[in-house]
Amino acid sequence: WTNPDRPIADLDELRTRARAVLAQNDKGTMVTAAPNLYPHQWSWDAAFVATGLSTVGVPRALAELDHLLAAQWDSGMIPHIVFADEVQLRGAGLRGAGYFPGVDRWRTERASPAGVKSSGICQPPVHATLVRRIVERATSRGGEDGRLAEDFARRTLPQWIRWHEWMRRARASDRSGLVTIYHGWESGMDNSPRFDGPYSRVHPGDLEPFVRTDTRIVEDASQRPSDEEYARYLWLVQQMADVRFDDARLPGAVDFQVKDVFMSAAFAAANEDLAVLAERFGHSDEVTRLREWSAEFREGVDAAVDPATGLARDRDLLTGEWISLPTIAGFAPLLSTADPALRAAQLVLIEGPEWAGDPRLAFPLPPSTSTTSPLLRPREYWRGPVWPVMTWYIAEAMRRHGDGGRYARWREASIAQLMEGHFGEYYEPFTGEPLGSYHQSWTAAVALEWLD
Ligand code: 9YW
Repeated sequence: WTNPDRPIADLDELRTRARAVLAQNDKGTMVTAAPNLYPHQWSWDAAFVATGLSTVGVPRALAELDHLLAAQWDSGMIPHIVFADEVQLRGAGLRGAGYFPGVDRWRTERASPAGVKSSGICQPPVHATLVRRIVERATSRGGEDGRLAEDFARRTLPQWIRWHEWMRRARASDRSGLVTIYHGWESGMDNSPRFDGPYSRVHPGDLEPFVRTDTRIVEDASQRPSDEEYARYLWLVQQMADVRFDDARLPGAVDFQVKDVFMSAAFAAANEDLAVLAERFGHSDEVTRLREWSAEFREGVDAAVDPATGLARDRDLLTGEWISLPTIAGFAPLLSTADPALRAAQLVLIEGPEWAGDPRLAFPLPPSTSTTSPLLRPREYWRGPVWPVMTWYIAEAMRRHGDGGRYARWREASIAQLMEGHFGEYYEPFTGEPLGSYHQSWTAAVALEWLD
């Protein structure tokens, strides 16, 4: 059954069609991030996809996370892409070579576990937060689902803890409470204007030639990063591969080093969630350490707020400068802060006229760049469109902080946006047009979360 792209009539149909998107993208042990554009497993997508899948069936949701965990490096890092094998892809009628850069460009064969093909960088550590959600959903249902989820939590906790240990050790040992990234891809918000400054100082040297494939799939290339941006992305990959992704050598080798405030807030929240799981599933000796990390990153994020704008900032480590730009990452404290005044101020901002409250918007949802900023590019990837997965992730953080009313309002607007039926990767904020890839897995997953 092929998902039709016609508008959706009601919530039952939304559920059926979202499930069909995930079923179509399911290659057995992994759901590809999108049917053609992204025919592999992405780290943070897998976590969102798993929570969506858990509304349908817990065993399949857990298998998705197991597949990701099987790619965890000895260091503890969970790679940002786990490449599908060719057989799986051909069976599903996909060309594996269709995604660029493929595993060859990464040169990770010695660093990743035997038999696993992966990239060599990470993505935001949202996993523990979503594992907690899945486990709580399953155990509240009880029965076989509950038992499976408990077993999963017990069995995999040491791996999630190693992932967090890696993040703290390899990316934040300076105790700043802020995580360092060595590539914009690590942030998950690839070409956000927040990285324009740092990227302007990346000058590709002797770069292996390359041919992009993404612009063959998304035919309107203006919705994707430019070739110049891609050259810089690949240059950084080459710099990291040249030092074999050795954590200790990255600071001396890579031309892009940024403290990522949004990733740091995700990490603060995830440490608290992991502490809750550790307490419940037999790792109580880890709880204190995890809560200390949660506090460290919560404070790091709070301290990154620009008093002039009320938005949290990234910091370019190579120039020492704060990056104060109006992007969605500025709302990082909504994921993590324990300061009621900061939370209240951020809520006023995000629902105000420069963000979700701009009356020109098709739906009252926060775009990836402020609608009043000259940096806004409403059709271009992370430079302006509304990303449904971000909407849900931020709303879910609000709900967890007791703000059920706001969650309900965002839910209503997000569902209204999705009823056009394409399950777009991102949406034009003023017209509601679906952009990027259609049938994007994490978009379908958050639709299922809204409906649960
Ligand atoms: C790419 C899969 C990924 C997301 C990222 C998003 C995009 C991949 O797609 O990056 O090749 O550009 O930026 O957050 O995980 O959905």
